Amino acid sequence: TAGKPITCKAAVAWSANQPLSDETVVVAPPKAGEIRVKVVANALCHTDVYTLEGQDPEGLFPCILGHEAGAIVESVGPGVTSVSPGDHVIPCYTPQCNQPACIFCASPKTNLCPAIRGTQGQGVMPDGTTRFTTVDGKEIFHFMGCSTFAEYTVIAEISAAKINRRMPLNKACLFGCGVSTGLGAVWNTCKVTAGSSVAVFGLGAVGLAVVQAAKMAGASRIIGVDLNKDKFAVASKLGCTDCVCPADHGDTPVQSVIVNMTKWGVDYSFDCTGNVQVMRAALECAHRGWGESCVIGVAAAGKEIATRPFQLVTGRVWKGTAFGGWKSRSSVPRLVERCLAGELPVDHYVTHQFEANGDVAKATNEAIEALHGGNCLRAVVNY
Ligand code: NAD
Ligand code: AHE
Ligand code: ZN
Repeated sequence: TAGKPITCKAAVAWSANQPLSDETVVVAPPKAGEIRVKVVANALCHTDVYTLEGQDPEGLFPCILGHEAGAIVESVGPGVTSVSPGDHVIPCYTPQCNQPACIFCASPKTNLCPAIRGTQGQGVMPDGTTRFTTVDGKEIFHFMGCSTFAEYTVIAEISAAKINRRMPLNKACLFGCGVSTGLGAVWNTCKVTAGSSVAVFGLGAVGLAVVQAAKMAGASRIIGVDLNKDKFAVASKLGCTDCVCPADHGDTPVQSVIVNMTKWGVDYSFDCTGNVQVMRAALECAHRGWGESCVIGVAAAGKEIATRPFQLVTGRVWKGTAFGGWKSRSSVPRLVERCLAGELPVDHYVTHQFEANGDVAKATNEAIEALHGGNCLRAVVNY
């Protein structure tokens, strides 16, 4: 099949707020600097749902969503040297070009390589065109440079993290987004130190990965906050010392509840909800003088955050993270090695598994339903 189009199944989002549609698509061969991969497993992240619901200002339709997957290289385009057919890869929506002239890849301060971000945000490959068409020739947009709701997809070589093939891909997919992001927000973006106090708002897979990482960093107090109390059991197992449900405190703002619990607030707080009011609460419960609050959640188009400048004047820092600050191609393989070594258990994030059996759309729609159910962390679809 190398060099030839591949006809396969995909779950296509024709428009916002419509169920994904089972389509037969034609996936063009990879061009220079691109690879074509066979998707083996895909986990649903809230960001896929947020875009399907039309909340992503960059969301273009029709598109193939999906950005948390495990895949095997089928063929590579001209000039590709870092991976070969048969290699196991995790598609990364934050690429790592490693070009000497790339000031972002060269900086230890960030993972935000901009090399293909412009075209990626327009739903096309770096040359400005798509590799997906329906069998009757309709063009379909890419998504986050991944588009893994398809049996085959084409991604840029710089967006592929090559991992140890001993790692089952229906687990490795978790490192493609949510789990890596939560871990990295703690270890890279905030560099939480032992003995710190931490508050985590939103106990989905991302928030729980923050809890797990904070525990591993030796945090002395980890306060989990969620409206859904069903999340508290797993949160406590992963390291939460306290769990708070804002609804239990009447009209006392949750940031006041947390300040009252900790005297001056927490050393680090994390928003993992995407709700801009929660982002404010997370900032305002951070410690006077040195508290750091990290935005992980993705807010809907047009939403903005607000707080009194006094909150910053009195020592709080508001920051954010993309993919946990991980330089993707160098870091994801290491995270997988740590998982294989038993240092980073992630099995608890997979709460649902679905078999596509040739109908990617049906299984993915079921996974989306599960995600809305409230007791789902990561639903994995096996292709
Ligand atoms: P999720 O929907 O599985 O979990 C969100 C959790 O927040 C749920 O448990 C929900 O009950 C809780 N919640 C919602 N509103 C709340 C409120 N007002 N107060 C308290 N709790 C509330 O989502 P996820 O997959 O864990 O992702 C979390 C967020 O992180 C999403 O916004 C997602 O888009 C974003 N995200 C960002 C990055 C990044 O790189 N920055 C990466 C992955 C996910
Ligand atoms: N298109 C959205 C961007 C939303 C956003 O912030 N995305 C995160 C990843 S969420 C993964 O589940 C991110 O890493 N953004 C960095 C980037 O370069 O987009 C919008 O709001 O415009
Ligand atoms: Zn995601």
